This record gives sequence, C-alpha cells and structure tokens, in this order.
Amino acid sequence: MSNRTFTMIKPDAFSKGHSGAILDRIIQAGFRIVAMKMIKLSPEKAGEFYAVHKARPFFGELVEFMSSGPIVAAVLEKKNAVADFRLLIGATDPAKADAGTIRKLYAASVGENAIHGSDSDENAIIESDFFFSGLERF
Ligand code: 3AN
Repeated sequence: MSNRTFTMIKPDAFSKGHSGAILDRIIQAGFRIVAMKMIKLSPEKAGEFYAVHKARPFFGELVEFMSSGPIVAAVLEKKNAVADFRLLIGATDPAKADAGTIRKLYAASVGENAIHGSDSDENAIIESDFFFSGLERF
C-alpha cells in the first residue's frame, strides 16, 4: 500500500474555474499536497503521458483535449492514496460516478472528465516523475 498518488485537474475543469473547489475537496478529504504546478501540455507531451492509450480510438481526441488549455498537476499524500483518491474522483464516466464524487460534481462526459487519478502505485510513481523531480525532498 503506497501513500502517494498523482492527479491532474483537466482543461475542462480548469477553464470553468473549478480548480479551487476541487483542490479544497482533495484537502478536506485528507490528502496532503506534496507538489503542484499549473502547466499547459503540448500535444507531444500529452501524447507521451497517455502513450498507453495510443491504440484506443479516442487517443487523438484525448491528446487534443489535454493540450487544449492549462491543467493543474499535483502529487498527493495520504494512507492508501491511490485507492482512496479513485473513490474521491468517481467513475471515468461521470454519468456512472457516485453522488458527491468530483467527477459527478464537475465532469461533463467520459472524455472531458475534470480530473485524473493514477490507477496503481506503479503508475503513480511514473506519472509523478513525468511532471516533477526531486520529490523525496518533500
Ligand atoms: P481513468 O482516467 O478513470 O483511469 P482510463 O484510464 O480508462 O480512465 O482513460 C484515460 C482517459 O481517457 C480518461 N480519463 C478519459 O479522459 C479518456 N477516455 C477514456 N475513455 C474514453 C472514451 N470512450 N472517449 C473519450 N475519452 C475517453
């Protein structure tokens, strides 16, 4: 059980001004922000981040969306971080997300779903390293 996960507030939620409310929910749920930055991904960088989905039919759409505007990337710490954060954000498809989850509150569709959360401890490390270096300092 790891104690860190990685998140991005996606361009849809950022552009609608939901970043502050989403960060507040994350903090109120007991996560500590270990590192955070606002950044606009190039299509190349977005494609690299989502390389695992390259063969999926929605890959082009995903890369275009994720590079369409600023995002907030952050590393979060809490006991059982990966699983607890997936519960906090809710299902990939907001229509299937539980009441009170971040995606239920702020996401419009499966493509534009407001927030990312790592799906495993291994990916949490890979994704955190993609955006941040020197995390052991925190
Ligand atoms: P999650 O982000 O919940 O782990 P994944 O890993 O299945 O979901 O998908 C990665 C991202 O790809 C999703 N967050 C979403 O933005 C996008 N995505 C997934 N399925 C679709 C789809 N059918 N159409 C468009 N985008 C999708």
